[in-house]
Amino acid sequence: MSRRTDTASVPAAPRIAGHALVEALVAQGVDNAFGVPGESYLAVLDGFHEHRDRVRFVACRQEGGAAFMAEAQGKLTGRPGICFVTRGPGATNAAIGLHTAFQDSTPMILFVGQVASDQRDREAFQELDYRQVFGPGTLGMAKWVGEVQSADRLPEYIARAFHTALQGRPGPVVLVLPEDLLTTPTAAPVLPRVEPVQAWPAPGPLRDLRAMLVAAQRPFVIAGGGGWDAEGARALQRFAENWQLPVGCGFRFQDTFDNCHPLYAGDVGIGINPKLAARLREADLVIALGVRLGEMTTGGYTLLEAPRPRQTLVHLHAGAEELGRVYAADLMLQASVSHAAKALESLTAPPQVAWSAWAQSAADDFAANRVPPSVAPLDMAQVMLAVERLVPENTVFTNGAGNYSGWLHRYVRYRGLQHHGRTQLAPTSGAMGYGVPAAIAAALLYPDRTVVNVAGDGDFLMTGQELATASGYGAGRGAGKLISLVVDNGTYGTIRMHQEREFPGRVSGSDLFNPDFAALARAYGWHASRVDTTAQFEPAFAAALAADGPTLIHLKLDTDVSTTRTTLGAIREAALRKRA
Ligand SMILES: Cc1ncc(C[n+]2csc(CCOP(=O)(O)OP(=O)(O)O)c2C)c(N)n1
Repeated sequence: MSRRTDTASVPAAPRIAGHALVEALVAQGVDNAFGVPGESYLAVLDGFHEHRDRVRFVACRQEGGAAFMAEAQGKLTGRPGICFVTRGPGATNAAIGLHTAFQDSTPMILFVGQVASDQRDREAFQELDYRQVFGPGTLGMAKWVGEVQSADRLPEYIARAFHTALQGRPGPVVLVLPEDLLTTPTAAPVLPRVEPVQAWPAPGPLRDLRAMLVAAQRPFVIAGGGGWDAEGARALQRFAENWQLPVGCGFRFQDTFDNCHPLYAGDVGIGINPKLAARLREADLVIALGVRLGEMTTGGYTLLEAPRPRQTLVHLHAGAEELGRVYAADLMLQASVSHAAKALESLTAPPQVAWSAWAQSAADDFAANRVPPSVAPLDMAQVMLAVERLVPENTVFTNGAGNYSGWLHRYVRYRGLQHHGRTQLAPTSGAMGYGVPAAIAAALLYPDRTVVNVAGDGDFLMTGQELATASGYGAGRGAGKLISLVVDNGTYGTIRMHQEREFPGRVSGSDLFNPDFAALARAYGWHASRVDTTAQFEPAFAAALAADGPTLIHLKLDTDVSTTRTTLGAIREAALRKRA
């Protein structure tokens, strides 16, 4: 339900549409927009200049970085992150952030400057048809691609863009802005802030869910997905407590349930704790709350067999299109996740449940998985445990894609988002290069909070130039610290791991030539240090926490170090043995 709270819209004093657009963004509560400038939307840039005391345009070094920053802001605030790019190459560069917002169910709006209306369809300079490029659908990059048709209809398009981004399963929208339209005068009104329509679960299915719970012996909850708020996370926790339910978090939604809570059982994602995987297979009732049952959360559709799992399956999701996409669940509920959690909280639990020992052993397995195997000389498990110990509780952690992220996901406990909002910025899309821009966006949004990025050596250099953006806008210069840990094993290690499994000993295309990362960071105005041993890490990290300004720490690892559980050598030997 959503109720109108404004009075009738009043026409504004005429101004060019580029200015009206920025006014509309301010009315939606936008405080940061990210982009790379282009001649196709000069009138909007002028609007940002006009309203510079109310909204900041953060000029990035590449549209991929800008789109990732907007996506990260969308994740952190639950409101659409805003990105502006120019036509053609600007738009195609931004695609990676759009795709991440789609896969991660993050509200975001990408504004693209378009050629002038009288040049359309000629393949004019940098012209693209964005409806074709970003083709909306349920398996794409955007929920909706709109092209603003007249300056006077701008409010309608903006409102629809915000509604669409926030509604149901949140996601990205593309709004295309013809160049000539942006300089056209308009008295179009500024519409009020858009709030998403929320759907409650119906009483009947809730009664069914309760009956399934009462009949269960080994229930398990997987929570995650977009659209959670603090109240919803709190309600989820009380639901779990009332019923003593073990809870796991979906892939890269590790902050949905408090990892320090005694009912937390671990993350259901890449590199899942084998004991947790076994537990999921053994469960007789799986309740998926808000999370997509995607490849990474289902262990490649094996933990839950597609399309009809052995476990009784309840799937609750905000998007109708997500229900029944792969799994024929026993019960499907379409509802806004936070509202649904409040409804679940009110289900009366019996005084005793049959699965207390099951829930306790799930928590024990999680704790045991955090005891690191000892490896030398630079032990990433010890590094992550030290990070968790030294940073403030409200620290935001970011990463991109690569095996290195396994140490962060396994050893750092994320606090539930009811405490400090989202604290995990990580791409379920598996997009390399996400972590650095996401960290910068977080540091700009929360100058008083510490932000720790963990990046691979391959991952880091995909967007490492955004260190300049951080320096330019003073990210990490407030009370909060901005720290990037670059895990350098001299290889695209994840791919090397797959090569050793499939083609043992035949290294092709995965070796990396790396710069001196510390020197590179210093050139961007960051503090920097290099760490080769476990013992060196803590002093280096403490110095970063005390530094005035952002710091990069270059962690030099042996190439053989592959995952939190094994080495390249062991993978290769196993593959060769299998072939022999
Ligand atoms: C944008 C993008 N390009 C390529 C890939 C495929 N890919 C996944 S992980 C990976 C290697 C990551 O290397 P690095 O950052 O050094 O981390 P490591 O795996 O060595 O820990 C690659 C190339 C991807 N996920 N995203």
